[in-house]
Amino acid sequence: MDGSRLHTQTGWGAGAPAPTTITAIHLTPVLVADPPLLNVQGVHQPYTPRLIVEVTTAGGATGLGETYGDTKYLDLARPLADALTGRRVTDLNALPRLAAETCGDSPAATEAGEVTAGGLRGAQTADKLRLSVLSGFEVACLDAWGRLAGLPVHALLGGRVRDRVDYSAYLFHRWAAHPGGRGEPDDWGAALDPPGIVAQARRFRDIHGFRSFKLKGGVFEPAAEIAAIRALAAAFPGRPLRLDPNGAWSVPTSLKVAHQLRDVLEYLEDPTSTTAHMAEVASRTDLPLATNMCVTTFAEIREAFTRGAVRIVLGDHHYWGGLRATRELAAVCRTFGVGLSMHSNTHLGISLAAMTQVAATVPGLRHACDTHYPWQTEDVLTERLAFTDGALPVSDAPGLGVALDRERLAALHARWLADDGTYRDRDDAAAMRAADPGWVTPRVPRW
Ligand code: GKR
Ligand code: MG
Repeated sequence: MDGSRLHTQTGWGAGAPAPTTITAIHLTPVLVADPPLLNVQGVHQPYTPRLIVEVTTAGGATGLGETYGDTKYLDLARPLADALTGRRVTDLNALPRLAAETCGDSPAATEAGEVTAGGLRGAQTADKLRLSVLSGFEVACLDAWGRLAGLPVHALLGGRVRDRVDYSAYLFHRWAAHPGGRGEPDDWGAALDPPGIVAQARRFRDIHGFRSFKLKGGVFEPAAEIAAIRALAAAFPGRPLRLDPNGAWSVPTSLKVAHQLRDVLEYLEDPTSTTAHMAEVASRTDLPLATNMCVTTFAEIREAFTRGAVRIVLGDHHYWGGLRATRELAAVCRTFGVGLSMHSNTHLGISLAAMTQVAATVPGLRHACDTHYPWQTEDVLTERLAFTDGALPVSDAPGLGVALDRERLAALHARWLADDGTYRDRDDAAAMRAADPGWVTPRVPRW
């Protein structure tokens, strides 16, 4: 994307367009401050790219969407914005075809099969890229449609079955600051051992009321991460706990950890990579396994479910292709008796509002959803979404129920414009090299 915001505008031919007709789409890439959170690949960059989508209709509504903002997503978003302009926000079933037509041959879309930093969410393929882009537009269309109709997005999805959605505290081993004074400072301090993780969890509980806790693993030797979970179990007896090393362990290591933590974990998330390895672990432990890595598309469901590889899928409307696809995933999971939760990656309030709207419509959501949101101190909304007792109330306001703060959006976009390219594509291994020049993305299984 060359420079500033992309603005696609339709002409006003003969006859007035329907209020739902899309007259303009703005795409605004932003860089959002992100703390030095550690994972198996490295560390979060000081700034993470996101894309804000604004869809404006002839009826005067503007709908908001948010998705990944790395260059390869931006490259696909631009032609899709062009193709959508002039269509109706209600025409959502046309989105996959339009996306396939407009994104199909682009260089970004043909990088199929390659495992990149996105390896934290399984192999990255052209289909997944396309769906992640499409989801930002789907959410923006639903938001605009809801605003026009005076209905919340959940009503467009069939209505809510709950009035609050539970979220889990997302705990990370982390440094006090990014190397070399980069990024925005915060007062969380370092968390590199079990007492540090427990202190972080207490602070999350005190501020947001979270009742369940997920620890990002794959950073230290499994024994250290087992000790961190044990410390959490002692500090928060009976609370749901999860550990997620993003596929960093071998099958024997996964089984050892499962054995040692089976009395305290709600589930173990992606202990090992590949469906075959997950199935092997699952066949030898009664601890439930969850995934956002081996089941990330509809095509991956059959093998994983028939082999009993996972008992919980963490959906993510970004990479499943939107809110309606998330409901389809939920239906398949229900059919197979597989639980559903929600995965998250660094995101802003638009995505959190979208997650909450769709989660509100899914029956039998028994696991608190993940969210990175509390780590993001910046947002593009006029008001931050606030957790009470670890949950978000489900908004009944039209659309997503959130409003864009143009000054904030402009400030985060200005940061993106000013960036020399260092942070426009998330690369946790590259960020790690700022502290450890010899760092290469570890091969998994690492332990
Ligand atoms: O933000 O470091 C991170 C996470 O590791 C994220 O990238 C994962 O996609 O949170 C995610 C997960 O549950 O695997
Ligand atoms: Mg995960």
